[in-house]
Amino acid sequence: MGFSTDAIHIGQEPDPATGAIIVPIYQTSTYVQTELGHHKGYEYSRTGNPTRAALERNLAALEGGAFGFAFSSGMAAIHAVTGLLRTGDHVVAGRNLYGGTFRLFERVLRDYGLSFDYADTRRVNDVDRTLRPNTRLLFIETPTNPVMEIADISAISHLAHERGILVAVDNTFMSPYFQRPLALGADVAVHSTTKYLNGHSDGVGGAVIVNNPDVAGRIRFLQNAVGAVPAPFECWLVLRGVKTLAVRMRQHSENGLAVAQHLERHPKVKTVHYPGLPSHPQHELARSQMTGFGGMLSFETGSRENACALLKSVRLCSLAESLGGVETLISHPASMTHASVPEDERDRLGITSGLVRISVGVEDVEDIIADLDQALESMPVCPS
Ligand code: P1T
Repeated sequence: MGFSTDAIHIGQEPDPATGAIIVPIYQTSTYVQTELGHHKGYEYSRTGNPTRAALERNLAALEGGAFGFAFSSGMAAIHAVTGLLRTGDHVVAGRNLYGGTFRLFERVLRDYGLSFDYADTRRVNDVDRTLRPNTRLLFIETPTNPVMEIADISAISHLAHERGILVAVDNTFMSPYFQRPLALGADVAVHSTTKYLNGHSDGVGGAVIVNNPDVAGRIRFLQNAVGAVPAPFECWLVLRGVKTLAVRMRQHSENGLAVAQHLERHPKVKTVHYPGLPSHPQHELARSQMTGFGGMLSFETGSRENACALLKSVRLCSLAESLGGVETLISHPASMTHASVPEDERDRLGITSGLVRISVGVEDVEDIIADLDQALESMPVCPS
């Protein structure tokens, strides 16, 4: 079956008890057993819940994986992936990651005896050079948040697998509609379902999808043992969201490209980071591993003063963290999503004080462009 058919139907069969077309919200903490050890597959809702199980089956299918696990946030999902490691293990991560992921690695997991090094994941050689004998995990985002660098998932997976290293890809920006890391050779796909999978900015959640039964067994154990599970209602919201994932992603991508092209031509804009633009240095790689380019882009206004003026003047676009909802969000990575990354490191990555990020929504694109145009007018200084 096709992607949309799977999104609408897998895990979302009519309720066998009532025929309800929508998966019920099983708002229960526990399940009655008829006698000791006899139950209907569910014992306690941290361990398993039918609404969550429906979502997990659905997300596994969309990512082309055998096992899916839902978590209470994207961060909880990423934390579970690092639970595959032990004290003394080394992780190579992409140098540009969501700020919260960097913070988890640097300010939580280092204290537990894991070590981290950061590689330029645009370059397989750089990843290779960063590996150590005790490297156990390669963790990458592609495209990266917020400068939209692309990593070659298949080449990096090949390199890692020669050394027995696990590859995890944060697929939040593309969603499985545009990019399937497992099919490209990665071992783990991880998501903040808060974003495109939910799609409506009304929930927080995460997911991990894998193929290997041993890895799945450990993630299942951690999900229950640590307990960062989503509530049934949160799962239901994502099940509702994924049904329209394909149509939303197509529109996000169409609008994203139109906004990127417009900004690229605008005299007050210096650089636009969007993998769908032929000017993106990795456009060809993006085309080869993604089937669309999505709705995320960032651009350089030249200074903090310019960024502030722009962000103060938008009317339709909302100044807010997060992304992937139907409404257009605009943000300032240096002071918002990536504030936990040290300033010199941010500057090195291009997360300057003039960088503005847009999660292009599915409103009429001419309205988004008109709003950006009027806001760009307010910028006091032209970038040099
Ligand atoms: O917010 P949460 O559901 O815990 O997901 C964290 C996360 C993980 N991975 C990526 C690529 C992300 O972008 C995020 C969260 N990002 C934002 C809130 C943001 O505005 O970029």
